[in-house]
Amino acid sequence: MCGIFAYCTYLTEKDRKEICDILCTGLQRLEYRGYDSAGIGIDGDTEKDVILFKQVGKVAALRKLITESKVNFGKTFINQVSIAHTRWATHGAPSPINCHPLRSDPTNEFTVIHNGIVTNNNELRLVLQKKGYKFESETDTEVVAVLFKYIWDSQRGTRLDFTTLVKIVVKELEGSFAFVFKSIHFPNEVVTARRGSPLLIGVKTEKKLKIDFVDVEIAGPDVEKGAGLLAPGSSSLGSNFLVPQPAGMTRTQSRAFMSEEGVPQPIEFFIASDASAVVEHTKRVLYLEDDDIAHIIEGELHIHRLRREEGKSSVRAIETLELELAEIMKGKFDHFMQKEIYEQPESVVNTMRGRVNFDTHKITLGGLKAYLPIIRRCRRIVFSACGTSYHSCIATRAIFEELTEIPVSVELASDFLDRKTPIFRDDVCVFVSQSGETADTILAMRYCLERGALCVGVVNTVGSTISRESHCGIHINAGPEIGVASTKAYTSQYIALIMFAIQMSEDRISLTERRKQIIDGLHELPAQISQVLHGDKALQQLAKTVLANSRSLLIMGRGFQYATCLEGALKIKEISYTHSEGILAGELKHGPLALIDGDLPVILVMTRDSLYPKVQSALAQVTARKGQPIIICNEDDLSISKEYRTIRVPQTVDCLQGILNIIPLQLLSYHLAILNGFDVDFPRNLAKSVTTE
Ligand code: G6Q
Ligand code: GLU
Repeated sequence: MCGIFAYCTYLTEKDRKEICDILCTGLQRLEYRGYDSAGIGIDGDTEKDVILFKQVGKVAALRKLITESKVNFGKTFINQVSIAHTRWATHGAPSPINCHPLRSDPTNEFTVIHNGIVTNNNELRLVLQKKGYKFESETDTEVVAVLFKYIWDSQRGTRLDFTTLVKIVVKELEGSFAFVFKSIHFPNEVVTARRGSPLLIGVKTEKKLKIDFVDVEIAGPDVEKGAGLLAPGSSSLGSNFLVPQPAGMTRTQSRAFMSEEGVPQPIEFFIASDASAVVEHTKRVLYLEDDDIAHIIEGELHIHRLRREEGKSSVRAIETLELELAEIMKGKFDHFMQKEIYEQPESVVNTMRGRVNFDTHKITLGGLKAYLPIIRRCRRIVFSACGTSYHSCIATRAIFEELTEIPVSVELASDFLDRKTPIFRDDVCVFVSQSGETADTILAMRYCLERGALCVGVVNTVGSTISRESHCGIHINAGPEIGVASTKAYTSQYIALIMFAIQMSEDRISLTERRKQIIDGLHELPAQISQVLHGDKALQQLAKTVLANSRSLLIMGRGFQYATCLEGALKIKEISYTHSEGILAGELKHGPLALIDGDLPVILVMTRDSLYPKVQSALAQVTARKGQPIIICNEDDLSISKEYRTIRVPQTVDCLQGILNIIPLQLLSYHLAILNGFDVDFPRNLAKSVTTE
């Protein structure tokens, strides 16, 4: 959930002001992930000193705290390590003391920033407290910092190196994490570790990099044993503690890839939760994998593994990012969400680019190609996702069933796991996630991988955990989505899934006409989305005059439009904090009808398709109870009485209509939030990337 950013320089002169600026800007780039407080740790005036700044609230407040401090901003550093963090509290309320970096002791011997949860923190805390170690925060993370100190203090004559120390500590931890560690005992060195939370390293050099990978160094057997802190039968920390011998490492050329043979060259490293914080400095990045430990020392990057594993890749590639900083800035819009709603005519084109041939009516999804024969033979398709991504699965389930004639189920990832759903080798499991880092979805995927099912990822974030760990998949290519409320990712996921369904059915001659109709519909979509966006002013007016003071709102529809109702209601509740429910109009008489009166606003999705007469009957049931519906209908639908308020949208093919219908609801939710004075891009209590269960 939170953001990690660290900055490490080697033979590169920077003053403290510049370093603080780089850290705060890095954190600001990660703000969209959601957070409640922020902090940094920088080198002090001597090698044995670390300065911490921590603040609750926005990064801007942290920046102010730093600027107003009395530290010497003019002090320069040739080599330095600094760490920065935006926190999303899981253990202990947001407060300066609970803010990261967390430290091992008042002299800041070891400082840590952490994304995720250490689930065995209570047990570790108790053991360490018994050993006399003191804690100042309520966080799970502090346990990790104190554990460092304990292991450091327990050394008997052997001075452990930083990586070995990290390996021993990490071995004791359960849960999910991305860490960056800094220590006064290892000036100018930094170590990171990840398990379950994303982390990447950007590399910046004056000269072009010669090598585009870093080789992985494998742990020696002694480290495998860890400290045995909580091992069964461990009587005391001290007696169980094993001092490991540093493993015999063979240096290969790849880690020194940044320097000319024997000639050290200036280099900067940026460690971050995602590329948005790094891209303005460098486009050369390396994604760490679970259980990787990266150690930066004297301009070199060493990657270690926690344990020996057969068949694991022994190199990490240095990739070149395609992301432009401009892509992640707001441009002419007031909010990221607004910008992203308006980007949809373009983002849907990017999703289809190079994949849809509108002349031959053919779809080619490169990421699925090799697996198509297996996918077509499957016994059933199981979708798993959360929130908006779940809605895009609901939106496309019917067309999957129609085109493939394979049973399809759609699961909320958390519930799927809770139920321990039976999964078989001949199932195809599809995981849809904008971020590719949603913990529940990742866990559902790993559950299916373990059971031998073919796992397909549908993600927006290249290099994310889901895109790496699934067998094959589709990148939706919607571009970075920064607003916490998902908008353009929804329409792009929708289209990606439609393309998937079409591609699966391409060997069915009887469906040729249907596929052609949908592909022609896809061709028209960008222009039709622009047309819907032209209605923005009227929607703003509607929000202001009719909906602004409502405490609750019902959105109803049937068939393909059920997902539109769910997604519209989610948008409204998450950013305008108004209770809102999306319901199947067919369910009206089984309960929700009791809510209808002259006051409760009802939005009825009534665009033309085969279920139109049934939705008309829902309209009659609502108006008979004095309900005042707002009707989303097609622009040329003259059958709707003039007495009703309407939102007019162009007509498209039934299975694509939801893409056009959701846009007015996205805009309405946006205007409602603005009218109520809420922070549209960072709604309270929500985070963009939910990396905890
Ligand atoms: C909606 C939110 C949210 C999101 C889920 C799943 O506006 O962004 O519902 O869709 O948290 O996230 P991923 O799509 O990244 O897995
Ligand atoms: N669990 C840690 C805490 O509560 C880190 C949470 C985060 O990912 O920001 O401090």
